[in-house]
Amino acid sequence: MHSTIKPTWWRESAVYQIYPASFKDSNGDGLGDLQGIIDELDYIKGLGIDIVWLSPINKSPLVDMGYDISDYKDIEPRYGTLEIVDTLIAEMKKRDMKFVLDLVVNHSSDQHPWFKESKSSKTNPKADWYIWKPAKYDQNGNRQPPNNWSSFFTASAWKWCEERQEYYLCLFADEQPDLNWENPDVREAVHDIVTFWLERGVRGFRLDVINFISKVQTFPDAEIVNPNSKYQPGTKYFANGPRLHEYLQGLGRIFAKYDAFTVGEMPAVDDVNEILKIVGADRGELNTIFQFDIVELNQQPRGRFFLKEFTPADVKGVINKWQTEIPQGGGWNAVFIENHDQARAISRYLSDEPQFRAYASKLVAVFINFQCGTPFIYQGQELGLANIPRDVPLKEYIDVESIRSLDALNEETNGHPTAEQTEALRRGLQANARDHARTPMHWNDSENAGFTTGKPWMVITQDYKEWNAAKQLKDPNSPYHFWAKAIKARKQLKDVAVYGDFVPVSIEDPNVVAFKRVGENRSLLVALNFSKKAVEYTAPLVVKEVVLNNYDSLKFENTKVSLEPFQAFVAWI
Ligand code: TEU
Repeated sequence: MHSTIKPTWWRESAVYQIYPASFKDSNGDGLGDLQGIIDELDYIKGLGIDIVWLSPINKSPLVDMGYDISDYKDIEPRYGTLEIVDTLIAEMKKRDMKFVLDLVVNHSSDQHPWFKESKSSKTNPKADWYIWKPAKYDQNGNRQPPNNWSSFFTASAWKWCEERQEYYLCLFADEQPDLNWENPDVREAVHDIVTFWLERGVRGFRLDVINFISKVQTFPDAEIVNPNSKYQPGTKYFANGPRLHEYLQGLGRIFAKYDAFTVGEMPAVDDVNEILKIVGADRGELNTIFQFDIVELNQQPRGRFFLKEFTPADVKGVINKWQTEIPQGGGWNAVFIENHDQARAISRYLSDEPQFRAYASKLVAVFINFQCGTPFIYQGQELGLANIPRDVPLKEYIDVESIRSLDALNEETNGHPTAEQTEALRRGLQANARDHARTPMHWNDSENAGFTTGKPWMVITQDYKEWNAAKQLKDPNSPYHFWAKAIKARKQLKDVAVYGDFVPVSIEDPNVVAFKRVGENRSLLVALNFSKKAVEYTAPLVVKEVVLNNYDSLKFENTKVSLEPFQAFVAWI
């Protein structure tokens, strides 16, 4: 792979994702804002970050915390103004960092003027900007949605509109109507938005559920996979739909003009060839995508709150597939394990117990920075932030998906969920709710972790006195400094760590996830003990010089290696 992939800035870059609501509050209103981000750019630069991706900052009612946009060319006042965005872009540029904006164009907010006009009648100029369908009626004359698709947040993916006397499609919240990309006026409006932001100095986009924008136009009923539910996942009819490549190439022509970095969020797709048709270097669509297998290891296919056990073998199964097949096909991976939708990885997949937590956080730094692809670090991951503790009441889970999952359970069971169902949902929320990623950053050990002088918009985990940026900046052995070291090492060894082949090894080992990175004339071994037990590991080749190690030392002789709990190392072989 190393010989075929053209060196580019975004392949060698490290990306940091900020969730603006929870990063830093500069004006005491309890919600993070853009000035707070400006105030902490040196903290981000200190990690060795090149690209900063902000979750949405456009004007929004914040029903889905900004993933419901009501003005694509203006800024949510609670976050700041267009002028402050200009300052943010300029301040990032001074630090040789690039701003990537979250582009949410599969749907808008129901408060967008486009939707307000579209729902007003069946004949207005925007009538066809969203997906409207007449009701069906059952044998008793009861009104029913146009098909049986389920929503990601509620029950049905359709919402009845009294004003227009039709249903509209909303795959997520009712307040997030899906745009009709079949309409060339919609595509033109999105092209205009993209150009507006690129002209303003944005250097790329993260494209929200961008593989959902082309739907099968017959909107057929979905196959029944959940017999006890009225509604069924319709992803087969809207994930990577019939005109997706046409739409992405339309956007790609604009991206190419600005050398923009683009990463598509693509749930519900696991076909390598389909993804290569999007990220292939010669496709003119997107540079890379977020593929979801790595963040669905402990959940059942039916959704995030339906848990299942997982093992290090599952981790290997996922990375060994995507880390070989995408680069071999001329594509490029986005390497991540956390974001604003995912629970904290050390709590979810490793351990956040005090004796393991720092080692586990540093293991993740090796895992993310030494796979093949662009590494994405989610705010707080560099500090070893963990999930909301189980003793915190569920009322503190305020994400729309969490709240409406309880509503959806009641709707599914006509208001009478069994004790087992309720308990299973509680466990699912405590393990995997998006809220775990959205608790405010820990800046120091002062009140509210230094995040705000006001009332924080959501619960702050009370371990901030021990786990905070100020403490870690002063400690050379902290997770923060180890993440910086890992990011730096990747760049220093880029012939291998960026452009080298990924070769799976130790496939049968029950505890250790390991792989080689093979350059033109030198190779690295990366090995991670994904267990809280000390283990004896046999390396595939003699271990020579250790490059990175999340413990103070590594015991090895030839191919025999003794690994401590959650020990991770990178070594020449
Ligand atoms: O996420 C869509 C998505 O696929 C996952 O968030 C997941 O499917 C969803 O949480 C249901 O389990 C994107 C954004 O990242 C997310 O924050 C938004 O809520 C969503 O789209 C709608 O814009």
